[in-house]
Amino acid sequence: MPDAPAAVMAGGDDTIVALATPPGRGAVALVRLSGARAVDIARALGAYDEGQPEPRHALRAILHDPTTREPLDEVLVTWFAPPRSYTGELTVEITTHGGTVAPQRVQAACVSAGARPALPGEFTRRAVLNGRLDLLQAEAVADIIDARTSAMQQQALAQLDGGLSRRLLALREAVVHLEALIAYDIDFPEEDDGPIAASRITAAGDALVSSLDALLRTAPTGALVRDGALVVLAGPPNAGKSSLFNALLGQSRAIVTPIAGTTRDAIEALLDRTPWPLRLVDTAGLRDTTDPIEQLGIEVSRRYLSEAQVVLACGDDTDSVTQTAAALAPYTTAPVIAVHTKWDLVRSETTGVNVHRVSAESGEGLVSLLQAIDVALGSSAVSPASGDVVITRERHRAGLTMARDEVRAFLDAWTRGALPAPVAAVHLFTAREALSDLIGTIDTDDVLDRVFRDFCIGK
Ligand SMILES: Nc1nc2c(ncn2[C@@H]2O[C@H](COP(=O)(O)OP(=O)(O)O)[C@@H](O)[C@H]2O)c(=O)[nH]1
Ligand SMILES: [Mg+2]
Repeated sequence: MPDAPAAVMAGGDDTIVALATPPGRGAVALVRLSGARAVDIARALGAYDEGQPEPRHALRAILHDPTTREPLDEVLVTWFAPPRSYTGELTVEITTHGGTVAPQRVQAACVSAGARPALPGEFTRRAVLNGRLDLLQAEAVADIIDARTSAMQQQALAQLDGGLSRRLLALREAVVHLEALIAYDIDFPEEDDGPIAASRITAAGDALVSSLDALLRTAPTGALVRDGALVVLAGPPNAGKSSLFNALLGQSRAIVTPIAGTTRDAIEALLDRTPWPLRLVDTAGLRDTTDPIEQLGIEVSRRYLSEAQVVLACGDDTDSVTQTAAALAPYTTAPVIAVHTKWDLVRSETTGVNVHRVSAESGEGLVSLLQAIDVALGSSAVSPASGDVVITRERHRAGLTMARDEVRAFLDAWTRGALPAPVAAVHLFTAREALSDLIGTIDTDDVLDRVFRDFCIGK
């Protein structure tokens, strides 16, 4: 029977337990223990009554309550030796039957045997503290769990694989390189040109600023992939907006009736597609109304319009499409796509130029409308090719912006000779710290707290 290795790193003998799967009806559930006493606790529940297998080998066992000896559940138990576990600590995973009772009883028994219920995100926090994941990868874990579309999940998976981490490490390396160049100058201040040509330092600084800018420019792409692009359907009542919304979603979500003013509030739904997931919003018609409830809906529409990334100006005849597109223009800065709805009812083949003809009834024009939306979005963000590194969070944008501005401030002071080299170099130090913060190589509790605030328990 192999011995469980001694307690590792953070946590000491504070062993945590949590239900890693959502409570509810299901075939199986996972109770996870992490910390030095994980195996002892599993043993107290009878997991190893018939011997302890090699790490990473699942063993069937009947667990019982450590005090009452009552049977708890028939389970599979697997232990992981540090550092080869998710948290980097000694870990035990107990696969119980699903539902609400069996996993809860097993978890409660672990607590009576000495485990402490885990805080939200505590497993991943330990993984970061033990160097199993960096902060960007920890964020990626949260993003995979929270993903609502495959584009979001794919992007998070690339981040978990370390794509963004490697890019940021390379940028930090470039800052260190620049600091090294300056160090020569600090050591030989009397020499006019120093051993390193000033132009070489300027060139390296400029290249660094461009690389930081290039990564910052991926922010709109990351945001679109993460949240979906806001596409607002607008136009007069009865224009066919709700029908188009449903047809684009491929399911009946909005209430469709022949009575004008039915959609009084805005309805939002996420359309899972590539390159951009779309947040479709069906709004109330934008006519002037005295009905106070409808009026509220119209105000909601205006708010959505001001935030939209694409607006579909819907109308069911040529004049109405043109008028709608013109009427919407003051409320939005987004591209407005003119959409002639109910095309199946149209007898004549004429409509305005650049007007998309669609029929919610027959499905005609829906695919080309979606393509037009992609083209419109392509003007505000670069579509992500697989393997592209993008930034997805405000934290990333803020850190990179700070690094970029500090390198710029350094270059400015350096080229103007405004500050002594050692003082100018402080900007580079701050830039390097900003990048370190992003990756999470310096583990200030403050940064950790911000990242793990939104985690769920058991992760
Ligand atoms: N023939 C036909 N009728 C449509 C089409 N789209 C909507 N309608 C009808 O037009 C009316 C108003 O549609 P609705 O989607 O509720 O319009 P909204 O007020 O703009 O949301 C309803 O009677 C729909 O059945 C379409 O593509 N073809
Ligand atoms: Mg409607």
